[in-house]
Amino acid sequence: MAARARPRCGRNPAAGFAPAVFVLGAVFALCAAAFVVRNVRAEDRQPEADRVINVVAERFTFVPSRIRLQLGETVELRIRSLDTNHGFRIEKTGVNVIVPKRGKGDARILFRAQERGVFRFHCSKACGAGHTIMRGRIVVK
Ligand SMILES: [Cu+2]
Repeated sequence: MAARARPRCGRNPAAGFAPAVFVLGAVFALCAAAFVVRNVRAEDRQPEADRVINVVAERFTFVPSRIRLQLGETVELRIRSLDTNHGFRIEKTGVNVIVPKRGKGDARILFRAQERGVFRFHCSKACGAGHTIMRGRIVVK
């Protein structure tokens, strides 16, 4: 009598195991999603600045043009113009704002010094003959 390769009836012993794996996977995925959502919400909150740095834009210069920060520090840059509209773009970051013209307020940026290095900034709005030399740098140590 030849033996059959497959049982004629009865359950596959692995059949009861698969739903348990699926349920455990779903529970794990929900926990992971909750963790991510909580972290995103924490990131969305505006952290308080450790200090405020006032920057003045005028006649193709930013003063100060060199800003030194400590690693981990969070600063608020308040940039105001003493003449026309300017732009303020920090390279390697997503920061690019318009600095309103004199008497029309300021541009405020929260900058977190998360890595060491030099972050160059420049005027990003054509403002006159010296526009291309209107630049500076943030140095994080
Ligand atoms: Cu400019």
